[in-house]
Amino acid sequence: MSATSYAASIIETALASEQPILRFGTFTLKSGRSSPYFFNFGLFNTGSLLLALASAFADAILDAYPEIGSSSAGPDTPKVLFGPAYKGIPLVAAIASELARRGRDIGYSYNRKEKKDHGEGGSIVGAPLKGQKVLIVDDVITAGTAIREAHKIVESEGGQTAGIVEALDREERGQGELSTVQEVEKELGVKVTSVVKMRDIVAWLKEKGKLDEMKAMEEYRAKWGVN
Ligand code: OMP
Repeated sequence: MSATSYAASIIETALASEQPILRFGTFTLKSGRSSPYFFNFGLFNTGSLLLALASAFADAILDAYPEIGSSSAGPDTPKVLFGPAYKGIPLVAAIASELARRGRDIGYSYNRKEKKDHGEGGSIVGAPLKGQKVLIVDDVITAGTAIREAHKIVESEGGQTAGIVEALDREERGQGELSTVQEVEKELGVKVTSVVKMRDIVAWLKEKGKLDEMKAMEEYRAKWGVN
C-alpha cells in the first residue's frame, strides 16, 4: 500500500531535518520493547518544522472529519482539539491555527501537569471540555498508556472523546492479538486517525532501496506487529 501524500511528506521532513526526527538503530521504548526505529516528535522544534507537522495533521483531520469547524458540522463532529501536556500543547495550538487558516475554526485546549489553585484555577487551559465532543491529538501510540491517560482527563473534565488523531501509528500489538489502536478503538468506541503508519515507513524504505533498515523493520513487525 502506498503512503498518503501527507505521510510521505512527514517522513521526508523527519529524515531531512538537521537533528534527525526519524532514526534507525536500536531504541528501547517506553513499553520496554527494543525497536529498530524511533520517531522523536519533540524534534519538530522550529517554526517551519512545526508548520509542516501541523499541516499534515490538518490534512489527516480533514480527510477523517470533512465537516470539522464548518457550519455544516453535525452534533457528532468534534468541536475541540485536546493536546495532552507537554508535547500535545504546541501541537494543538499549531493544528488549530492551521485549520483556521483553511477556514475551519474550532477550539483547542490542554492540561496542566500540576493543578493550579489560584487565578483561573483548574487543570485545563483553553477551550472548555465540558459537554463537548473532543478530538484528542497525540504523537505516538505504542502500548496505549499515554492515550488512555489523555482520555481519562477529557472524561474527568466532563468532555466526551469523539476521536483520536495521532502522528504515528506504530501498528504494534496491544495486550492481546489486536493492535493497540484497534484495542483503543474498541475500548473507547471511537475512531483513531493517524498521519503516518509503520507500513508507510516500510514502504518508504523499500522505495529508497534501504534494505537493511527495511529487514530490521520486518523482523520487528513479525515480533510485535499484527497480521
Ligand atoms: P505508549 O504510551 O506506550 O502508547 O507510548 C507512547 C509514547 O512513546 C509517546 O508519547 C512517546 O513518548 C514515546 N515514543 C515516541 O515518541 N516515538 C516512538 O517511535 C516510540 C515511542 C515509545 O516509547 O513507544
